[in-house]
Amino acid sequence: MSLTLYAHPFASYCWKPLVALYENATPFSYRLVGDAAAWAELESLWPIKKFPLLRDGGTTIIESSIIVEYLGRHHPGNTPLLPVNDDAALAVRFMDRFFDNYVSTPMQALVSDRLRPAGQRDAMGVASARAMLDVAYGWLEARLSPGAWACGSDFTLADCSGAPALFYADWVHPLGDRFPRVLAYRSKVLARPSVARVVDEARPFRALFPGGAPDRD
Ligand SMILES: N[C@@H](CCC(=O)N[C@@H](CS)C(=O)NCC(=O)O)C(=O)O
Repeated sequence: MSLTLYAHPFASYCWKPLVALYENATPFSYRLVGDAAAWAELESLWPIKKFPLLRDGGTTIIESSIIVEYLGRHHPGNTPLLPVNDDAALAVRFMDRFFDNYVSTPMQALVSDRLRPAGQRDAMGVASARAMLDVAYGWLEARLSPGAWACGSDFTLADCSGAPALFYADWVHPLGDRFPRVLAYRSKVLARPSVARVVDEARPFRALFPGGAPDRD
């Protein structure tokens, strides 16, 4: 078995497979996508040039959620991240899509806007991303059960997605005191050892966060 993950410790979508790998103590090599050579390698494998990307021997697996499912099928460990029951698995995939599409996507829009030169900021895009986050936070507030993971009593793929989504979303659009269940869930998921590990590995890169990272977490 020879697994290589193309990733960067500060990149939110990379946290999803990293958490899955750490949950199951799955051995892998970390190919940090930082220098030109690593970017060129990534591009040769996936011209879209987005990561994470997993190589398993000669096989390439792309997209964070697909990588987590692939790991579960081909390199299973003690923590299955997708339920065996088909309907329960659908619920987990749904929450994974929710976190990616309605938390991570607007979060990334806010981060990207901070990277734009002054005068080229997208005020409408920012307002729409903030509105989407408010709706998503509100929906999640009603959906989460106190003390539970995103989909109940088991830690799943949905939590691998929820952790980075809410970690960074709260930095750019704070939950404040309007969404106490979401805030409690964020704390719970960040305290999970596999997640705490990715948070710690990303710590040295916080100075890169556009506009400055808040002094917490
Ligand atoms: N849908 C993709 C999203 C991947 C993605 O947006 N990755 C970001 C890092 S978090 C990236 O590759 N950024 C590099 C770039 O856009 O140049 C997934 O789930 O893997």
